[in-house]
Amino acid sequence: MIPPHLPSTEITAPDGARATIALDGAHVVSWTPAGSQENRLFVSAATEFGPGAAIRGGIPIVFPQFGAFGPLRQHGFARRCRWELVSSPATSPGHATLRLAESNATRAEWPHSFLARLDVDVQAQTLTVQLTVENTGSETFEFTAAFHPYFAVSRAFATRVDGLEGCQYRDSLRNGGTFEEIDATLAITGPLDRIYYKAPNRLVIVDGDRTLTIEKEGFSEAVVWNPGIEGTSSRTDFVVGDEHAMLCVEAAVIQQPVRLAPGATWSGTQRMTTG
Ligand code: TA6
Repeated sequence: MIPPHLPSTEITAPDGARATIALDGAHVVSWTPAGSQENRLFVSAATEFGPGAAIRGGIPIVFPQFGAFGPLRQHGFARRCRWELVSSPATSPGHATLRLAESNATRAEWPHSFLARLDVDVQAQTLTVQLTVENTGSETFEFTAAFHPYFAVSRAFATRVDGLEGCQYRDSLRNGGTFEEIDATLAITGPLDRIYYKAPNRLVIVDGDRTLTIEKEGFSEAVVWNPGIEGTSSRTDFVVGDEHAMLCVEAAVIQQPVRLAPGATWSGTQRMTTG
């Protein structure tokens, strides 16, 4: 899927679970659990790859700004930068570590010194991604961040997300208003773009007779997004119809940005398990 001239790494656990990661964006583009042949991450056939492109699918890393909530470009620069692979698939089966430090390009967008690290682990039915950010400069900085996974689903508008009952959410499709989730089940029936505040650490996507359990640590928010036909037809990196095949359930820190003093480190994890 990743054009062969672009750098990537494949990790395979002893039990056969595997994942492919593009070094552009430290972007996990495929995840195949043990005993399966199916990529559980959606990637659009219309996506671009390569330096500077934001891959439409897989697991984009959002850093140091979520969405357009700030002065930077949408979702920050981490997904547009080439990361460095620092682990070896030969010595760490099922595991990869990538890193990104500040550069002239990142400084032009965000004037801070940092070291970001992504750890990816596959084993059995589970994929775990962990983002660690260290302030390597001499001044405190703030950031927001997310894992923005596109899950492959069989019929998006018949799926549901369980676990959000009682949460307050921001609804971007209703003028950014704040609402409360009343139901135990969020039925996906069309386009949706919501930030759930203080979301529980465990949510479940129910897709017909399949489930995907999504757990988070270090992230306060959960974001649920499906572009609907409005979103896929207005973007050149989607194919119309993609809206039926994907659902994003994201782990994010948005409402209360992370504040990092010099030398301090923050870490956030998202873990996905098929059932
Ligand atoms: O996480 C949801 C969201 O912020 C939506 O508002 C939507 O715009 C989406 O991300 C995709 O953003 P992108 O910049 O990748 O088109």
